[in-house]
Amino acid sequence: MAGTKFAYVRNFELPDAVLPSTYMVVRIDGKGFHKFSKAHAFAKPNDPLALELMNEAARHVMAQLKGQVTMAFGESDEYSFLLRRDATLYSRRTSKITTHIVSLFTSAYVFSWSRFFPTTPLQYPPTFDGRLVVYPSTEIVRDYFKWRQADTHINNLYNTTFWALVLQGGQTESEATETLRGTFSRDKHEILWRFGINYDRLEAMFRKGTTLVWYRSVVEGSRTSTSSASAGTKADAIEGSRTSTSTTGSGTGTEADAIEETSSSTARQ
Ligand code: DGT
Ligand code: MG
Ligand code: MG
Ligand code: MG
Repeated sequence: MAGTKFAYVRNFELPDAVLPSTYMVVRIDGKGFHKFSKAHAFAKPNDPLALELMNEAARHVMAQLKGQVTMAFGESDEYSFLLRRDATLYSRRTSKITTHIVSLFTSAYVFSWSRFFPTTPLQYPPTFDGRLVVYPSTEIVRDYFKWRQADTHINNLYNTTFWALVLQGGQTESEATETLRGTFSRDKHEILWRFGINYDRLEAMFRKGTTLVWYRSVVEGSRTSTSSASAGTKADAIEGSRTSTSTTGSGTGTEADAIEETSSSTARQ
């Protein structure tokens, strides 16, 4: 059809390839999960099954992309996928990569739903949006993941305290919002302490999100899943480590622990 008078419309399809030798991060986020989490009665503030379903969908993305994604980080209704610096997927075309990852993730989420929620039928089809951001250096990629993990920490501390005030303290949601207005990290820890909650003992997945790391086995070409992910392995993944075991797991470094949040956090579920 190349010779037809309609062929010129092709010229409207502009190239959108990403610069070579840069890091691409695709972040997907659940659309309207405030409503979705309510409609499916997710536990508050964290539903371990909902989070594990997100992790499962992310593992599916990584498995399908066979090493092009070296690391992923998930919290709440979002997941970030880091592509290798030399990734060649879809000739590095932004829209193709983004839509493919969002589509893979969403279909895996729906496909696996009943395994994680066998007695909760899906009320309607969930959707995710996605964006692709390009980073020029490993340093900025590290800061990107530190930023997401700091967000996890800040939101989780807020949400955990908020729901302790409501569910254990008998406050209404607006009273709890008032109680927390202007509070700092130490104030929230103190409130939690009064309810018998030692924040640092809560599940690492809630406090620090989940980090999945891709390793190619040099020896057998196989992959295994174990729990790990220290700050060290994350850094290796960013550099494109050639280490010989495959590791996925939750729990990460402690960078976010040092971050003091302010009262401006309004995250709530
Ligand atoms: P968006 O992303 O602009 O379409 O809007 P939302 O509603 O998805 O808002 P977002 O992404 O900022 O926040 C995530 C929502 O998902 C938030 O309202 C709480 C909910 N959510 C995520 N994980 C959990 C969970 O484990 N338990 C509960 N109860 N809710 C959760
Ligand atoms: Mg969003
Ligand atoms: Mg969302
Ligand atoms: Mg979100």
